[in-house]
Amino acid sequence: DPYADDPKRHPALKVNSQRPFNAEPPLELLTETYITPNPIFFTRNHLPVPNLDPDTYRLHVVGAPGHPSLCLSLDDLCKFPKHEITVTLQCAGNRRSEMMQIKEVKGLGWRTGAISTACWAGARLCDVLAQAGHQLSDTEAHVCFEGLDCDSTGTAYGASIPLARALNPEAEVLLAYEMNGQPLPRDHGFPVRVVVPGVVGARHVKWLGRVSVEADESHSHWQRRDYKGFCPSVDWDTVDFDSAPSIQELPVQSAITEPRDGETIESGDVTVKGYAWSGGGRAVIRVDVSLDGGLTWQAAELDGEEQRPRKAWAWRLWQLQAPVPAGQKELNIVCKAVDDSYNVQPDTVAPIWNLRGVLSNAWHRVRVRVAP
Ligand code: MTE
Ligand code: MO
Repeated sequence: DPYADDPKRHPALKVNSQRPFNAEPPLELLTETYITPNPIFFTRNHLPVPNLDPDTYRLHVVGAPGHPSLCLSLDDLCKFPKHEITVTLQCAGNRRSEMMQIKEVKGLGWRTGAISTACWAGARLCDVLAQAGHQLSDTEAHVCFEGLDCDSTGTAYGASIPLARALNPEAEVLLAYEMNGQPLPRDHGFPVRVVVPGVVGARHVKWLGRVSVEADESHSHWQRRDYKGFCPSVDWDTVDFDSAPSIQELPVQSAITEPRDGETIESGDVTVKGYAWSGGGRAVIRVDVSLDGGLTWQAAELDGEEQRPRKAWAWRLWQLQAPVPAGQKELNIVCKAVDDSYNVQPDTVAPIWNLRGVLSNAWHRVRVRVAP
Protein backbone atom coordinates (compact mmCIF):
# COMPACT_ATOMS: atom_id res chain seq x y z
CA ASP A 1 0.00 0.00 0.00
CA PRO A 2 1.78 3.17 -1.17
CA TYR A 3 -0.37 5.16 1.27
CA ALA A 4 0.64 3.18 4.37
CA ASP A 5 3.10 5.89 5.41
CA ASP A 6 0.64 8.81 5.07
CA PRO A 7 0.45 11.02 8.19
CA LYS A 8 -2.30 10.88 10.84
CA ARG A 9 -5.12 13.35 10.25
CA HIS A 10 -7.40 15.42 12.47
CA PRO A 11 -10.68 13.58 13.15
CA ALA A 12 -12.78 16.71 12.52
CA LEU A 13 -11.86 16.78 8.81
CA LYS A 14 -14.59 15.82 6.35
CA VAL A 15 -12.90 13.22 4.18
CA ASN A 16 -13.70 13.11 0.44
CA SER A 17 -11.17 10.40 -0.34
CA GLN A 18 -8.73 8.42 1.85
CA ARG A 19 -6.21 7.34 -0.81
CA PRO A 20 -5.05 9.80 -1.94
CA PHE A 21 -6.13 11.85 1.07
CA ASN A 22 -8.57 14.68 0.35
CA ALA A 23 -10.51 16.45 3.06
CA GLU A 24 -12.11 19.75 3.99
CA PRO A 25 -12.69 21.40 7.34
CA PRO A 26 -16.24 21.11 8.73
CA LEU A 27 -18.37 24.14 7.90
CA GLU A 28 -18.75 25.20 11.52
CA LEU A 29 -14.95 25.52 11.88
CA LEU A 30 -14.14 26.94 8.43
CA THR A 31 -14.82 30.57 9.31
CA GLU A 32 -14.54 30.24 13.08
CA THR A 33 -11.05 31.78 12.84
CA TYR A 34 -9.53 34.06 10.20
CA ILE A 35 -6.41 31.90 10.02
CA THR A 36 -7.25 28.24 9.48
CA PRO A 37 -5.49 26.09 12.11
CA ASN A 38 -2.96 23.75 10.44
CA PRO A 39 -4.64 20.49 11.53
CA ILE A 40 -7.93 21.37 9.78
CA PHE A 41 -6.53 23.21 6.72
CA PHE A 42 -8.12 21.56 3.67
CA THR A 43 -5.93 18.89 2.07
CA ARG A 44 -5.78 18.06 -1.61
CA ASN A 45 -3.33 15.24 -2.46
CA HIS A 46 -3.13 13.47 -5.81
CA LEU A 47 -0.56 10.92 -4.65
CA PRO A 48 0.91 9.35 -1.51
CA VAL A 49 2.57 11.80 0.89
CA PRO A 50 6.37 11.51 0.66
CA ASN A 51 8.28 11.16 3.93
CA LEU A 52 11.21 13.53 3.49
CA ASP A 53 14.22 13.92 5.78
CA PRO A 54 14.82 17.65 6.34
CA ASP A 55 18.57 17.01 6.79
CA THR A 56 19.07 15.40 3.41
CA TYR A 57 16.37 17.38 1.58
CA ARG A 58 17.69 19.31 -1.42
CA LEU A 59 15.95 21.70 -3.77
CA HIS A 60 17.35 21.71 -7.30
CA VAL A 61 17.09 25.00 -9.14
CA VAL A 62 18.25 24.77 -12.75
CA GLY A 63 20.56 27.69 -13.54
CA ALA A 64 20.11 30.14 -16.39
CA PRO A 65 22.40 29.60 -19.41
CA GLY A 66 25.98 30.22 -18.26
CA HIS A 67 25.02 29.97 -14.57
CA PRO A 68 25.50 26.95 -12.33
CA SER A 69 22.43 25.20 -10.98
CA LEU A 70 21.64 25.50 -7.27
CA CYS A 71 21.30 22.58 -4.92
CA LEU A 72 19.79 24.10 -1.79
CA SER A 73 19.47 22.49 1.63
CA LEU A 74 16.76 23.70 3.97
CA ASP A 75 19.44 25.74 5.79
CA ASP A 76 20.51 27.35 2.51
CA LEU A 77 16.92 28.32 1.78
CA CYS A 78 16.57 29.84 5.25
CA LYS A 79 19.54 32.15 4.50
CA PHE A 80 17.50 34.03 1.90
CA PRO A 81 15.55 36.98 3.36
CA LYS A 82 12.49 35.54 5.12
CA HIS A 83 9.19 36.81 3.75
CA GLU A 84 5.85 36.32 5.49
CA ILE A 85 2.37 36.75 3.98
CA THR A 86 -1.17 35.64 4.70
CA VAL A 87 -2.57 33.83 1.68
CA THR A 88 -5.84 32.02 0.99
CA LEU A 89 -5.50 28.81 -0.98
CA GLN A 90 -8.45 27.53 -2.94
CA CYS A 91 -8.73 24.37 -5.01
CA ALA A 92 -10.19 24.81 -8.50
CA GLY A 93 -12.71 22.13 -7.47
CA ASN A 94 -14.11 24.02 -4.48
CA ARG A 95 -17.95 23.79 -4.55
CA ARG A 96 -17.85 21.13 -7.26
CA SER A 97 -20.70 19.27 -5.53
CA GLU A 98 -23.08 22.01 -6.70
CA MET A 99 -22.04 21.39 -10.32
CA MET A 100 -22.62 17.68 -9.79
CA GLN A 101 -26.26 18.41 -9.04
CA ILE A 102 -26.64 19.85 -12.54
CA LYS A 103 -24.96 17.01 -14.42
CA GLU A 104 -22.30 14.43 -13.66
CA VAL A 105 -18.71 15.69 -13.55
CA LYS A 106 -15.39 13.92 -13.03
CA GLY A 107 -13.85 14.75 -9.67
CA LEU A 108 -14.16 14.75 -5.90
CA GLY A 109 -17.40 16.16 -4.48
CA TRP A 110 -15.94 19.15 -2.66
CA ARG A 111 -18.48 21.23 -0.78
CA THR A 112 -17.61 24.81 0.25
CA GLY A 113 -14.48 23.86 2.24
CA ALA A 114 -11.76 23.39 -0.39
CA ILE A 115 -10.39 26.75 0.72
CA SER A 116 -8.31 27.79 3.74
CA THR A 117 -6.06 30.63 4.89
CA ALA A 118 -2.61 30.53 6.47
CA CYS A 119 0.31 32.80 7.23
CA TRP A 120 3.16 31.41 5.12
CA ALA A 121 6.86 32.20 5.52
CA GLY A 122 9.80 31.37 3.32
CA ALA A 123 12.20 32.63 0.68
CA ARG A 124 10.91 34.68 -2.21
CA LEU A 125 11.04 32.71 -5.43
CA CYS A 126 12.36 35.84 -7.23
CA ASP A 127 15.41 35.94 -4.91
CA VAL A 128 16.19 32.25 -5.49
CA LEU A 129 15.72 32.57 -9.27
CA ALA A 130 17.97 35.65 -9.32
CA GLN A 131 20.72 33.71 -7.54
CA ALA A 132 20.47 31.08 -10.30
CA GLY A 133 20.96 33.83 -12.88
CA HIS A 134 17.40 34.11 -14.14
CA GLN A 135 16.10 37.38 -15.52
CA LEU A 136 12.98 38.33 -17.40
CA SER A 137 14.65 37.82 -20.78
CA ASP A 138 11.75 35.85 -22.23
CA THR A 139 8.38 37.24 -21.16
CA GLU A 140 6.63 34.14 -22.53
CA ALA A 141 8.66 31.68 -20.40
CA HIS A 142 7.35 29.60 -17.51
CA VAL A 143 8.70 28.41 -14.19
CA CYS A 144 8.09 24.68 -13.79
CA PHE A 145 7.84 23.04 -10.38
CA GLU A 146 8.16 19.35 -9.61
CA GLY A 147 7.00 17.67 -6.43
CA LEU A 148 8.75 14.74 -4.75
CA ASP A 149 5.48 12.81 -4.60
CA CYS A 150 5.11 10.34 -7.47
CA ASP A 151 2.83 7.62 -8.80
CA SER A 152 3.72 3.93 -9.34
CA THR A 153 5.38 4.78 -12.67
CA GLY A 154 7.63 7.36 -10.99
CA THR A 155 5.77 10.35 -12.47
CA ALA A 156 5.86 13.32 -10.10
CA TYR A 157 3.22 15.98 -9.49
CA GLY A 158 4.11 19.11 -11.47
CA ALA A 159 2.79 22.52 -12.44
CA SER A 160 4.00 25.86 -13.75
CA ILE A 161 3.39 29.59 -13.56
CA PRO A 162 4.50 32.36 -15.94
CA LEU A 163 8.11 33.52 -15.36
CA ALA A 164 6.88 37.13 -15.29
CA ARG A 165 4.83 36.36 -12.13
CA ALA A 166 7.66 34.37 -10.57
CA LEU A 167 10.20 37.18 -10.99
CA ASN A 168 7.86 40.00 -9.94
CA PRO A 169 8.65 40.83 -6.29
CA GLU A 170 5.16 42.38 -5.99
CA ALA A 171 3.59 38.99 -6.78
CA GLU A 172 5.26 37.63 -3.58
CA VAL A 173 5.61 34.04 -4.79
CA LEU A 174 7.18 32.05 -1.94
CA LEU A 175 9.15 28.90 -1.42
CA ALA A 176 7.49 28.42 1.95
CA TYR A 177 8.93 26.39 4.82
CA GLU A 178 6.59 27.69 7.54
CA MET A 179 2.82 27.61 7.90
CA ASN A 180 1.35 29.62 10.78
CA GLY A 181 4.73 29.74 12.52
CA GLN A 182 5.32 25.99 12.34
CA PRO A 183 7.30 23.86 9.91
CA LEU A 184 4.93 22.79 7.12
CA PRO A 185 2.83 19.77 8.15
CA ARG A 186 3.55 16.72 5.99
CA ASP A 187 0.17 16.95 4.24
CA HIS A 188 0.91 20.54 3.22
CA GLY A 189 4.32 19.96 1.64
CA PHE A 190 6.98 19.42 4.31
CA PRO A 191 9.66 20.67 4.12
CA VAL A 192 9.11 23.16 1.25
CA ARG A 193 6.19 24.13 -0.99
CA VAL A 194 5.42 26.87 -3.47
CA VAL A 195 2.85 29.51 -2.49
CA VAL A 196 1.55 31.56 -5.44
CA PRO A 197 -0.74 34.24 -3.98
CA GLY A 198 -3.98 34.79 -5.87
CA VAL A 199 -3.49 31.71 -8.03
CA VAL A 200 -5.35 28.37 -8.10
CA GLY A 201 -4.21 25.80 -5.50
CA ALA A 202 -2.90 23.39 -8.14
CA ARG A 203 0.15 25.61 -8.80
CA HIS A 204 1.21 25.68 -5.13
CA VAL A 205 3.41 22.62 -5.57
CA LYS A 206 4.09 20.74 -2.33
CA TRP A 207 7.20 18.68 -1.42
CA LEU A 208 9.08 20.83 -3.93
CA GLY A 209 12.05 19.05 -5.50
CA ARG A 210 12.90 20.91 -8.67
CA VAL A 211 12.48 24.36 -10.19
CA SER A 212 13.34 25.14 -13.80
CA VAL A 213 12.66 27.89 -16.32
CA GLU A 214 11.27 26.59 -19.60
CA ALA A 215 9.97 27.99 -22.86
CA ASP A 216 6.71 26.05 -22.39
CA GLU A 217 4.34 25.33 -19.55
CA SER A 218 4.91 22.23 -17.43
CA HIS A 219 4.16 19.04 -19.37
CA SER A 220 2.49 17.59 -16.27
CA HIS A 221 -0.97 16.07 -16.58
CA TRP A 222 -2.22 18.58 -13.99
CA GLN A 223 -1.03 21.53 -16.06
CA ARG A 224 -2.11 20.33 -19.50
CA ARG A 225 -4.92 17.78 -19.10
CA ASP A 226 -6.71 19.10 -16.06
CA TYR A 227 -7.53 22.41 -14.30
CA LYS A 228 -8.97 24.10 -17.37
CA GLY A 229 -12.46 25.47 -18.03
CA PHE A 230 -14.72 24.64 -20.99
CA CYS A 231 -18.11 25.44 -22.52
CA PRO A 232 -20.97 23.48 -20.86
CA SER A 233 -21.54 21.58 -24.15
CA VAL A 234 -18.01 20.11 -24.16
CA ASP A 235 -17.95 16.48 -23.01
CA TRP A 236 -15.25 13.81 -22.63
CA ASP A 237 -15.62 12.79 -26.31
CA THR A 238 -15.15 16.29 -27.66
CA VAL A 239 -12.83 17.98 -25.15
CA ASP A 240 -9.60 19.43 -26.55
CA PHE A 241 -7.45 20.29 -23.55
CA ASP A 242 -4.94 22.18 -25.72
CA SER A 243 -7.66 24.66 -26.70
CA ALA A 244 -8.03 26.22 -23.24
CA PRO A 245 -5.50 28.05 -21.07
CA SER A 246 -4.48 26.54 -17.75
CA ILE A 247 -6.27 28.10 -14.78
CA GLN A 248 -4.03 30.58 -12.98
CA GLU A 249 -5.80 33.49 -11.21
CA LEU A 250 -9.17 32.40 -9.84
CA PRO A 251 -12.48 34.28 -10.18
CA VAL A 252 -14.35 35.99 -7.33
CA GLN A 253 -15.88 33.57 -4.85
CA SER A 254 -18.02 33.60 -1.71
CA ALA A 255 -20.02 31.15 0.37
CA ILE A 256 -22.29 31.03 3.39
CA THR A 257 -21.00 29.03 6.38
CA GLU A 258 -23.79 29.91 8.82
CA PRO A 259 -26.62 29.02 9.03
CA ARG A 260 -26.36 25.62 7.44
CA ASP A 261 -28.53 24.32 4.64
CA GLY A 262 -31.63 22.60 6.03
CA GLU A 263 -31.20 24.04 9.52
CA THR A 264 -34.14 25.40 11.53
CA ILE A 265 -33.54 28.90 12.90
CA GLU A 266 -35.41 30.88 15.54
CA SER A 267 -37.58 33.81 14.50
CA GLY A 268 -36.28 37.25 15.48
CA ASP A 269 -32.79 38.00 14.17
CA VAL A 270 -30.77 35.77 11.88
CA THR A 271 -26.98 35.94 11.65
CA VAL A 272 -25.51 34.98 8.30
CA LYS A 273 -21.75 34.36 8.06
CA GLY A 274 -19.33 33.33 5.37
CA TYR A 275 -16.14 33.95 3.43
CA ALA A 276 -15.32 35.89 0.25
CA TRP A 277 -12.15 35.97 -1.83
CA SER A 278 -10.95 36.81 -5.30
CA GLY A 279 -7.89 35.76 -7.30
CA GLY A 280 -5.04 37.86 -8.66
CA GLY A 281 -4.76 40.03 -5.54
CA ARG A 282 -8.14 41.65 -6.25
CA ALA A 283 -9.75 42.76 -3.00
CA VAL A 284 -13.32 41.89 -2.06
CA ILE A 285 -15.08 45.24 -1.78
CA ARG A 286 -18.60 44.03 -0.93
CA VAL A 287 -20.67 41.00 -0.12
CA ASP A 288 -24.42 41.20 -0.79
CA VAL A 289 -26.81 38.95 1.08
CA SER A 290 -30.44 38.18 0.29
CA LEU A 291 -32.91 36.41 2.58
CA ASP A 292 -35.52 36.03 -0.17
CA GLY A 293 -33.71 34.16 -2.93
CA GLY A 294 -32.28 37.29 -4.54
CA LEU A 295 -35.28 39.64 -4.68
CA THR A 296 -33.88 42.09 -2.14
CA TRP A 297 -30.30 42.54 -0.91
CA GLN A 298 -28.36 43.91 2.04
CA ALA A 299 -24.62 44.55 2.19
CA ALA A 300 -22.86 42.39 4.77
CA GLU A 301 -20.26 43.67 7.22
CA LEU A 302 -16.74 42.74 6.12
CA ASP A 303 -14.62 41.30 8.93
CA GLY A 304 -11.19 39.78 8.73
CA GLU A 305 -8.01 41.62 7.81
CA GLU A 306 -8.13 44.66 5.57
CA GLN A 307 -6.25 43.72 2.38
CA ARG A 308 -3.60 45.68 0.50
CA PRO A 309 -4.63 47.00 -2.94
CA ARG A 310 -3.49 44.66 -5.74
CA LYS A 311 -2.10 42.30 -3.08
CA ALA A 312 -5.33 41.14 -1.49
CA TRP A 313 -4.12 37.57 -1.17
CA ALA A 314 -6.36 36.55 1.72
CA TRP A 315 -10.08 36.15 2.18
CA ARG A 316 -12.47 38.44 4.06
CA LEU A 317 -14.88 36.92 6.48
CA TRP A 318 -18.26 38.62 6.57
CA GLN A 319 -21.51 38.64 8.47
CA LEU A 320 -24.98 40.09 8.37
CA GLN A 321 -27.40 40.32 11.23
CA ALA A 322 -30.94 40.99 10.08
CA PRO A 323 -34.50 40.54 11.30
CA VAL A 324 -36.26 37.51 9.89
CA PRO A 325 -39.08 38.96 7.76
CA ALA A 326 -42.38 38.49 9.69
CA GLY A 327 -44.50 35.53 8.68
CA GLN A 328 -41.71 33.72 6.81
CA LYS A 329 -41.71 29.94 7.26
CA GLU A 330 -38.59 29.50 5.18
CA LEU A 331 -35.63 31.67 4.15
CA ASN A 332 -33.79 31.29 0.89
CA ILE A 333 -30.44 32.87 1.81
CA VAL A 334 -28.09 33.91 -0.97
CA CYS A 335 -24.66 35.57 -1.02
CA LYS A 336 -22.56 37.12 -3.77
CA ALA A 337 -19.27 38.99 -3.60
CA VAL A 338 -17.87 41.85 -5.67
CA ASP A 339 -14.12 42.39 -6.16
CA ASP A 340 -12.27 45.65 -6.82
CA SER A 341 -12.47 45.15 -10.59
CA TYR A 342 -16.26 44.94 -10.04
CA ASN A 343 -16.22 41.30 -11.08
CA VAL A 344 -19.32 39.51 -9.78
CA GLN A 345 -20.36 35.90 -9.35
CA PRO A 346 -22.80 34.31 -11.82
CA ASP A 347 -26.29 33.83 -10.37
CA THR A 348 -26.66 30.14 -11.24
CA VAL A 349 -24.32 27.23 -11.77
CA ALA A 350 -25.78 25.60 -14.92
CA PRO A 351 -24.32 28.14 -17.40
CA ILE A 352 -20.81 27.67 -15.93
CA TRP A 353 -21.04 23.87 -15.67
CA ASN A 354 -17.97 22.17 -17.12
CA LEU A 355 -16.99 18.51 -17.44
CA ARG A 356 -14.26 18.72 -14.80
CA GLY A 357 -16.36 20.67 -12.31
CA VAL A 358 -13.90 23.51 -11.79
CA LEU A 359 -14.44 27.25 -11.19
CA SER A 360 -17.76 26.71 -9.43
CA ASN A 361 -18.49 30.20 -8.13
CA ALA A 362 -22.21 30.85 -8.59
CA TRP A 363 -24.20 32.70 -5.89
CA HIS A 364 -24.20 30.46 -2.85
CA ARG A 365 -27.66 29.48 -1.62
CA VAL A 366 -28.81 28.06 1.70
CA ARG A 367 -32.39 27.21 2.65
CA VAL A 368 -33.46 27.28 6.28
CA ARG A 369 -36.76 26.78 8.07
CA VAL A 370 -37.97 29.34 10.60
CA ALA A 371 -39.23 27.84 13.87
CA PRO A 372 -42.91 28.71 14.40
N1 MTE B 1 1.63 19.46 -4.91
C1 MTE B 1 2.01 18.19 -5.00
N2 MTE B 1 3.33 17.91 -5.01
N3 MTE B 1 1.10 17.18 -5.09
C2 MTE B 1 -0.25 17.46 -5.10
O1 MTE B 1 -1.06 16.52 -5.18
N4 MTE B 1 -2.01 19.20 -5.08
C3 MTE B 1 -2.26 20.56 -5.53
C4 MTE B 1 -1.37 21.55 -4.80
N5 MTE B 1 -0.01 21.11 -4.77
C5 MTE B 1 -0.68 18.81 -5.03
C6 MTE B 1 0.33 19.79 -4.90
C7 MTE B 1 -3.65 21.00 -5.43
S1 MTE B 1 -4.70 20.54 -6.67
C8 MTE B 1 -4.05 21.86 -4.43
S2 MTE B 1 -5.63 22.46 -4.40
C9 MTE B 1 -3.13 22.27 -3.36
O2 MTE B 1 -1.84 21.66 -3.48
C10 MTE B 1 -3.71 21.91 -2.00
O3 MTE B 1 -2.84 22.28 -0.98
P1 MTE B 1 -3.14 21.80 0.50
O4 MTE B 1 -3.30 20.31 0.50
O5 MTE B 1 -2.00 22.28 1.33
O6 MTE B 1 -4.43 22.47 0.90
MO1 MO C 1 -6.72 21.55 -6.40
